[in-house]
Amino acid sequence: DTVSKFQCVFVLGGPGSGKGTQCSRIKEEYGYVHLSAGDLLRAERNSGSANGEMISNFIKEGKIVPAEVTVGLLKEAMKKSHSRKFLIDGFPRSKDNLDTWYQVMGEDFVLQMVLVFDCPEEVLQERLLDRGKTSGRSDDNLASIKKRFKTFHSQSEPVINEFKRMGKVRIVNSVPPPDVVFEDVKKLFKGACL
Ligand code: UP5
Ligand code: MG
Repeated sequence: DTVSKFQCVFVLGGPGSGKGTQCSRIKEEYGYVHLSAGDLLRAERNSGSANGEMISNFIKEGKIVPAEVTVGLLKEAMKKSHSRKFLIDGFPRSKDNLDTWYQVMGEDFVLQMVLVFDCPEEVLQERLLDRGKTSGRSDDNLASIKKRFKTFHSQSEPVINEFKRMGKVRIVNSVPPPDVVFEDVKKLFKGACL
């Protein structure tokens, strides 16, 4: 039965498109557990794990960490949370990510929708450079940002297109201020009767 399954919303969009910002709000309003794949990877990197250096290099280069690592972290966090409702932020960002997710999760999850934040690259770049002044993120510099954009176009957009064909995608314009974006997001969560 679907009730016992993990109810998942994948939250995607370019680097800096507001995934984290909006997930915090959705979490407050609708009681989801927010799991950012990037945050989980950064925590794993900082934990001194054997994968730490590899993860660190991939992030700085804007490359996608091998799927087994990310899916493993996500699954572990899901089990630990004792919740059934998850916002999966920043994942899956490649076909390989998605294939591995299906392999590991099998029939244990229901994909409610794929929320995609849309914002032009010039705006994203400005936001990320601005955040870079204080974020301490190793990838919030112009060289890494350009690599992240490239990876997004070549590897993540094809996955979004696949979800589009499945009828799962809901696109939200994330150019306006966060409050305005969240008004549009709320319409989707209300409409979905989640
Ligand atoms: N901001 C947000 N919304 C705004 C708005 N409406 N108006 C004005 N400003 C707005 O926002 C970014 C910045 O913009 C912030 O300063 C915010 O205040 C402002 P944020 O909400 O943080 O956007 P988000 O989309 O979460 O940006 P983030 O940088 O986290 O996106 P990425 O997709 O680049 O980063 P992520 O952490 O997901 O991944 C980082 C790296 O980890 C990847 O490049 C990759 O190397 C690795 N990774 C994997 O390998 N596999 C994975 O599955 C996930 C990550
Ligand atoms: Mg984020």
